[in-house]
Amino acid sequence: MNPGDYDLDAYWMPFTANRQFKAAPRMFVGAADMHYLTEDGRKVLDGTAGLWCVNAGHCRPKIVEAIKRQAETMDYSPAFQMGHPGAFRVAERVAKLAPGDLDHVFFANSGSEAVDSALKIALAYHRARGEGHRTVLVGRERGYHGAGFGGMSVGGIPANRKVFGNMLFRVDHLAHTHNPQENAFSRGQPGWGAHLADELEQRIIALHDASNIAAVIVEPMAGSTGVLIPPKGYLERLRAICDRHGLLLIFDEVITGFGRTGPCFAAEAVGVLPDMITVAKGITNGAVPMGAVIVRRGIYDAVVDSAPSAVIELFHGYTYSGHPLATAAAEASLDVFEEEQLFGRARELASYFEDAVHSLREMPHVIDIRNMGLVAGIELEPRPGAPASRAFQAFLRCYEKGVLVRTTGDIIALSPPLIISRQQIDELVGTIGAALREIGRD
Ligand code: PXG
Repeated sequence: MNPGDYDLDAYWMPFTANRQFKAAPRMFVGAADMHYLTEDGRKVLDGTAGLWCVNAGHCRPKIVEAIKRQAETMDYSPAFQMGHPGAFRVAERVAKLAPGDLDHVFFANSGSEAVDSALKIALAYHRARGEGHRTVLVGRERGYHGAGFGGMSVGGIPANRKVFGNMLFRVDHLAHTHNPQENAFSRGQPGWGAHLADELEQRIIALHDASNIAAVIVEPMAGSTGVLIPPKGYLERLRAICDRHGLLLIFDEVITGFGRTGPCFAAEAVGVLPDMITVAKGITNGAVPMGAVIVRRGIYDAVVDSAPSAVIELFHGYTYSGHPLATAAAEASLDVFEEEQLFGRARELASYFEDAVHSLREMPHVIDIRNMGLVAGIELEPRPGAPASRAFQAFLRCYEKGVLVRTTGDIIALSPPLIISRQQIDELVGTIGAALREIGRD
């Protein structure tokens, strides 16, 4: 492809400043392992695993081959009332990886669909048990659960909710857990903040009554909003309150799933067993869209056993649930994670990564740094009257210098592929430092 042999106008880009992008496009045309290749022939170190999804690095031959082979063998198989072996194999493997009795898997095609599926399963579960009055869904401020109406309604990022977010469900939101006075510059899980979980009982259950509440959904580590790490003891307390009142607890692990925080799931990192886990992104290493909900056996049993046999038990699904190309990519990705022990690698690298990112503490404008596993957030002081502009400028400087980072508001988020080397961690952090020094003058 030659630069300039296509027009930029027709494509309405998602979550993008379209006019700004189209005035100065940033185009990737290739990728391998830790790097992207730009249209103008530059190599860019991937500090974000694409969008938090390419956990094993780019264009891994085993995954590429599996997708090719599947495309030649069987392109599509009907998802309803028919099956193909790959979908059953991936479900079995994911169920084995998941903690506790989370051993049934429902497939979707994205994180947003996984979240909407989980919310619907929560409603279906309560109804199947004769508690159809449980319909309130509880999310958290600053949470991100995708762009569908369900996920957006329980989500808590104001810009996403402003136009569409308050129309559907009966929802409520917990306070988020970040407080710069109390837990800035924490390494790993901060010590302050477990008490914030009590709001679930003291305000939300007191207000709505437990008998009307179906589920609580949180990201164990909130990614999109700028990396908010769960305070020690916080998720344990949420779990205990949910247990006391019969509420389902859903962990949205679309970002944290498949090794990002060290173990396969953040649920294991914090030692809390939720009732459902939503995943996407890393399950196929980002190579083919796929999402999934992993549910505890009792939830599957309650819904399935409530219907007469030969009747569809859950009226929900997608044309592409368990798509053969996605299941082929997932099987190969799980092979690569296992063969290369990538989750263990993430655990081993975490303290080096932590020291490296915290070395940016004295850089201009840095007001907080936080990390867990191979994720970090570096928060900058916003420019008065121009929020997000400083971090976006840092993003552009890094890109010019050959490093891809992700920014949200005035927070730089790092989530490199788990194959990153120590040298590449130094390059990533060194480049951010250089960018911050440059924009420090502005
Ligand atoms: N839940 C969580 C926790 C997510 O992070 C979704 C659901 C929705 O997934 P889909 O596949 O529908 O996009 C997400 C997505 C970013 C960024 O840079 C984060 C996401 C997507 C794109 C960018 O913070 N998370």
